[in-house]
Amino acid sequence: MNPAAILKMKNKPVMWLINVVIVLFILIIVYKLYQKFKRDIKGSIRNSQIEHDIKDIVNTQGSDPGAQVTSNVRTYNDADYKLMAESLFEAMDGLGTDENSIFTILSSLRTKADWYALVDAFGTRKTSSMWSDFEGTLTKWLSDELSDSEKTRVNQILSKFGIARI
Ligand SMILES: [Ca+2]
Repeated sequence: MNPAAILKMKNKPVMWLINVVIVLFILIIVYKLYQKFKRDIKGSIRNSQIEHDIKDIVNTQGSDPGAQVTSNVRTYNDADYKLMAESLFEAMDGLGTDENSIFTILSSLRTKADWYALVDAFGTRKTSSMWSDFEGTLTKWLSDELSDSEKTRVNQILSKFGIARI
C-alpha cells in the first residue's frame, strides 16, 4: 500500500465525522425554523382571535365615555388585562411590530390603575425569537419595539393618567 492510500484511509473517519456534524447542524437549523414557523402560524391565529376579543371588551365596557372614573379604579377585570397583555406581547414578539394593536389597546385604558394592572398582567416576558433573548417588562418592551414618533404617541396616550414616559 502506498503512503497516499494510507493517508486517505486515515482521513476517512475524520471526513465522516465532519459530514455527520454538518448534517446534524443542518437538521437542527431546519427543526428550529420549523418550530418558529409553527409558532408564527399559531400566533397569528391567536392574534386575530385576541383582536376580536379586545374589540368586544372595548365595545361592551367602553359604552360610557363621559363617565368620570377615579384614577385608582380598575375598569376592567383580570381576564381582560391578561388578554390585553397577551395581545400586546403578540404584537411585539418576533419579527416586526403591530403598532395599531398597541395603540388600540393602550387607548382602551381609562385610568392609571388600568395601566398598572396591565403592566402587572404583562409581567416580565422573554422573546420567543431564536435570534434574540430579549426579556423585559411592558415598558421595556414598548420602548424597545417602537420608534421615537410611536413612543411619543404612546406617551400622549399615557400622559392623561399622569404616567411617566416609557
Ligand atoms: Ca417585534
